[in-house]
Amino acid sequence: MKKLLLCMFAVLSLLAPELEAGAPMDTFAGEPEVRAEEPALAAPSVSGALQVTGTQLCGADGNPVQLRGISTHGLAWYPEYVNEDCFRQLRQEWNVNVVRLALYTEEYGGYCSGGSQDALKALIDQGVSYAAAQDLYAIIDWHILSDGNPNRHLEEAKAFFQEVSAKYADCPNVLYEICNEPNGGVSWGEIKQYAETVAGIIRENAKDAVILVGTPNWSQYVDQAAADPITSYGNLMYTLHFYAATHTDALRKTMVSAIERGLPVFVSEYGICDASGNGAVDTAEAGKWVETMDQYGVSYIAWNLSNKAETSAVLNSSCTKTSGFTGDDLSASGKWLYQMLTSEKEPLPAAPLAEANPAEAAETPAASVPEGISCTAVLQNHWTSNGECFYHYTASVQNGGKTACDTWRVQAVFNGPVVLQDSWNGDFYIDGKTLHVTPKDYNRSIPAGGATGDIGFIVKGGNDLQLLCCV
Ligand code: IDC
Repeated sequence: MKKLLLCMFAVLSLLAPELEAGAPMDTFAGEPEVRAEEPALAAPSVSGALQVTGTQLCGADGNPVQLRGISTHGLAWYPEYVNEDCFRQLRQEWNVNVVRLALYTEEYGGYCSGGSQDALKALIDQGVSYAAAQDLYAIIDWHILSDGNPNRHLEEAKAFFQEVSAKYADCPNVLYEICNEPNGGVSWGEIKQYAETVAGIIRENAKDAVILVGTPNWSQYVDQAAADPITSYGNLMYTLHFYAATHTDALRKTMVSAIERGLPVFVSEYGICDASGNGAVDTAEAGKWVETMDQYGVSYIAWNLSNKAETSAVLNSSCTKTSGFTGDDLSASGKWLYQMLTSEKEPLPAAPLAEANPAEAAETPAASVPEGISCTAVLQNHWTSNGECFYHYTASVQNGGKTACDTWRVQAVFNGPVVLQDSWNGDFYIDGKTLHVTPKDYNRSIPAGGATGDIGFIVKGGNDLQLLCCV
């Protein structure tokens, strides 16, 4: 049993516009748009659960948003970068808003090739909860590669996505990528069939979560998906992957024409070197890709967060740190990425756990719809009594936004059912794995930059109870 110190984001779900019930069936048919203004960078504390409208990724409020981040290398290869300090630095210093958790299915310690499934799932749990704690989105990536056809491990994929989608159903920061790079001649028809099956399983639990679908030829033939998209589920996007020293104008054109045909495209993996993940970098081509992706509001995630001796790794192989990276620790890919992510765009809103500033709060006039509400919950103690496990948490709710909030609501999502034993400084009820907290009169309003603390609860649960996220 791990002691958890979980710092979590929260959204004021009372105040956020409700999502339409059920996933829209016709999102694909939306108008393709080239945006005059680039979409804002999403942050879970502000944008909440994402959705797809037309070709565009949007926040819960329907406004266009973009994700830009980094992918882990294979979780089995480089588990050490799944740590909260690393994620904090990526969010706060690199302006990253999404981390992709790459779970290889066949290569090295793969999920379907003898790797420890429990250890890999534990890394996903940690990745999702650290991401939530640092106000980041997390993509659970079923990283097929040498297994070319996603149907090869269909049964394992079904069981895996059934399990993770049930676990993270109420975590708005989670997206699902169901097949990294179909290849080896597998047709779009076969991929589509796989995607419909797996999306159906995810939809039983996570009704509206965004699902990313790979496309033929190492996720390059988005044109084939555009010609025959999946219509049975909404909130789907189709992935395109590029490596700038290999893929240039022709693949960019394929991307643009698929979008113009109405296909929501997501670049869930790219490198600025060649397609082997090695070789020289091509920053000129990389710049053209970034320009085009920004122009079309496409989200993009760089490969890879490791110190492997290969060009695509963002750390030098001599760097043994797992967080607190400095410029000297970065490879050419890493330097380019840092520079690109931290220039031009507006910085992300302050991370949710920024220190409250009471002086600033006092000067801020009251208003009713704040952004940037977040929650911190600390496991104070846990014990076993008569064979039952008890967990004592204290939570505080911060208002990192620019306006006062006049009410709030927090939902803490656990990895298993919980029973409430005791609570204070809030009104509480439990629905399965979720603890709902609303304020008392005396801690209902929180000034901008302020916080309300000492919200306590003791729950009874399984012997490996974990708090997954807070919304
Ligand atoms: C590469 C890794 C490399 C690893 C190899 C395994 O960078 O260290 O040995 O996988 O086969 C992709 C894949 C991605 C590849 C990457 C670079 O999605 O898994 O990672 N790449 O080859 N598609 C195009 C390039």
